[in-house]
Amino acid sequence: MHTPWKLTLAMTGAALIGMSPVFAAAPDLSDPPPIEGEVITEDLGSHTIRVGLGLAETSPLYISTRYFGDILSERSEGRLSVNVFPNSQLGDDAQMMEMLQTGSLDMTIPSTSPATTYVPELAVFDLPFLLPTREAAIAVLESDVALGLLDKFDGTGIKAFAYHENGYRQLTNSVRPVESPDDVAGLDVRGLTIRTMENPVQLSIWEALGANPTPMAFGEVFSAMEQGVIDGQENPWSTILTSNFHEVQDYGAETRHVYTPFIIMMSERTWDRLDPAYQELVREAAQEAAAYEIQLATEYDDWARDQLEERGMQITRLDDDQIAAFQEAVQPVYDQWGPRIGEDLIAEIQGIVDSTTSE
Ligand code: KDG
Repeated sequence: MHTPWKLTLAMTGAALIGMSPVFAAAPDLSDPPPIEGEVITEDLGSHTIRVGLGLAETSPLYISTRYFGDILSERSEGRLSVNVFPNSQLGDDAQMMEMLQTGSLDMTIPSTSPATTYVPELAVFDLPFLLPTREAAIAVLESDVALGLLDKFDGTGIKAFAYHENGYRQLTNSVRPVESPDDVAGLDVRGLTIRTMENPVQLSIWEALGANPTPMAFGEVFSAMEQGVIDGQENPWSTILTSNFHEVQDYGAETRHVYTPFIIMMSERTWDRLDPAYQELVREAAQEAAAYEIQLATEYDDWARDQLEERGMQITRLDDDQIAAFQEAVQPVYDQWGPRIGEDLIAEIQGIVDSTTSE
C-alpha cells in the first residue's frame, strides 16, 4: 500500500539527513506493520478524529499516529479518519488535555509528566534512573501495574488506552560540556538554566543537580533557547533532532536520567459518540500504533544521537561511574517524592525491573 503521507515522510526523512550515505541506516519509515483484523463493513456513522501532538512531523510519535489513522480508516472502510496536528499548533500538552475534557479536541498523546495533574501516581515515571534498561521499561509499560494507572483517568472526561515510548531523556545546553553534576551546578560559575516539563518531580531533579530549573511548555522551548532565556533542556535524542534543537544547542550529554512514556488518550465525549464496534477498533488501533511507535522510537534513539553529532553537536557519553554520580546527586528526589507517589507503587515497579534484570 502506498499512501501520500508515507511518501511525504520518506521525503522528509531524506531531507532530514541530507541524503548522506547514513540514510541507509535510518529507521525504515516506508514499511509499517501490515494492517490486519476484521473490517467493519456496516455503516456505523462517519467520524473525523482530530489528534493534537506537541512533536514534529518527523517524530516517531507523529509517524505512528498516522499509522493509527490508517488502521482506523482501512478497518472502517474509510468511515473513521484521523487528522493529525503536530508542533503544538493546537496547544501544549496541558491545554490539549483540557480540550479533551471539554470535547473541543478528540485525541492527544502527551508525556506522562503533565498528565500527573489527572493521575498523580503517574509521577512514578518521573523518578530518575528508575527504569535502567529499555527492556525493563517496556516490561513496566506492559504490566498490569502501569495499565492500571490508565484506568485512573476514569471520571476525568479522558479515556486513556496505551503507552507509547517517549524515551530516555538526555541533557543538552548551549554553555558547556557536561560530564558531572558539578558541570550542571557550575560551582565557580553559574548553574545552568534548564527547561523542565511542567511537573514538580522533574523540577526537583534539576534542583538536586544544582541547575536553575524553569518549567515551560514544550512548544516554547526552541525559541527560549534561541533567545538565551534558558541554557538547555532535556528530551530523548529523537525529539532533540526532530525539533532541530541542535541549531541552538552545542552540547549534549547522554545522561539517560529519566525514561518517560507518552499516553494515547481520547475525549470521553468523542468516545461516547462512537458505536461500540468503533470503540473496540479505536482500542485495538491504539495498541497496534503503540507497538509500532515503540519499535520506531527504539530505532530512532542511537540513530538520532549520531545524526546530532554529525550536525555538530558535541555529545558526551558518560561511563558507569559518571552516571552513578548523577544517580547519587538525585537521591533526595526519592526521599522527597517517594511517600507522595506511593512507596508500594515504586516497589512494584522496581520488582518488575528486577525480574527483567535477573532473567
Ligand atoms: O506531544 C508530546 C510533547 O508535547 C511533549 O510531551 C514532549 O517530552 C516532551 C516535553 O519535553 O515536553
